[in-house]
Amino acid sequence: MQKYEKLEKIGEGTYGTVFKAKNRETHEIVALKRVRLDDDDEGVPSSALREICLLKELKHKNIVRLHDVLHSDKKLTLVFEYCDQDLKKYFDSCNGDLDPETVKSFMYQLLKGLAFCHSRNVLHRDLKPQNLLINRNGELKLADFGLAPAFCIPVRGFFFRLYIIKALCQMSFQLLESQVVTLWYRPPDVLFGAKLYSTSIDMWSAGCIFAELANAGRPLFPGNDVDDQLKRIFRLLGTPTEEQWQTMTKLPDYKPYPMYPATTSLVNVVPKLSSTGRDLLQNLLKCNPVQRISAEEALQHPYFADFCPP
Ligand code: Z3R
Repeated sequence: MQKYEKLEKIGEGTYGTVFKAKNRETHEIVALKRVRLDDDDEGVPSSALREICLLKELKHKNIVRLHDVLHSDKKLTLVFEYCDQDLKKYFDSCNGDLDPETVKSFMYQLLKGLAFCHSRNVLHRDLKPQNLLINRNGELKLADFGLAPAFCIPVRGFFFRLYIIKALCQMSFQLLESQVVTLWYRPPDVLFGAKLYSTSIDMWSAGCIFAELANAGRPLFPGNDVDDQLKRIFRLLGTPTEEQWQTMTKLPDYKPYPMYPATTSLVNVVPKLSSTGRDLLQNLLKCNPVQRISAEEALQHPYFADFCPP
């Protein structure tokens, strides 16, 4: 840890405590995330450490780079690339005005990062504006991978999988105790208690973030609890019928909701979004997870036809 000089705290909450720090030798600015493990635990199993290190191999320009994992005295410090701000702070600074090109560019980069992770069976599971970092070149990067209780990485065997899930659960306990976990970006299948996650969980969150970008920071479904969250979703998209989503009623926490009709057009919901943008949004916000568009498919959507990646 002597290697880094801690500067100011840059975040607390979902991602635990994150500090801005400077490498004393190279003067490189980094983000340090401290993870404290339970006192009664012997520390991080070495196999888990190896698996966390696999995250270091998740190298993509739209994923915040994990430079290093430092392990000492039951403490784990993750050393990340530094970015100037998160999307939440960016929204606060844009005063309700975000131009359509920036919306498209951020959405494209979010989908690029997701397509890369999903192709390697890595799910994010907790996408939200605070977990999307923006640097001064307008690059967007996904942050906070692997710190959610369950994540899916290709592992070599059953025992390895158990170790990593155990270690990561311990890490995320600290996060969950200290703050309220937002439901705003959670898909209806997860709100109804689905336990088997797939890449579709991130695609719903991407849809909610897309609408929020289009409305310059106004969240689409700001629910107060699970019931309110589901009502907000069904009031806009229509309560799914048995025909549209056959397995919905089999989910562990399923309960019936009034049969709200779908809002015919999203034009009043995202007034500044083009018609192709609204079509993409509609395909991301499918209540039935199997009908949700994938990140790869979304990148091929006509909404991006006129977009030139830098
Ligand atoms: C890695 C993991 C989480 C975070 C990282 C890097 N950087 C973060 S959070 C951050 C947050 C801000 S600036 C950098 S903020 O000032 O906009 N909250």
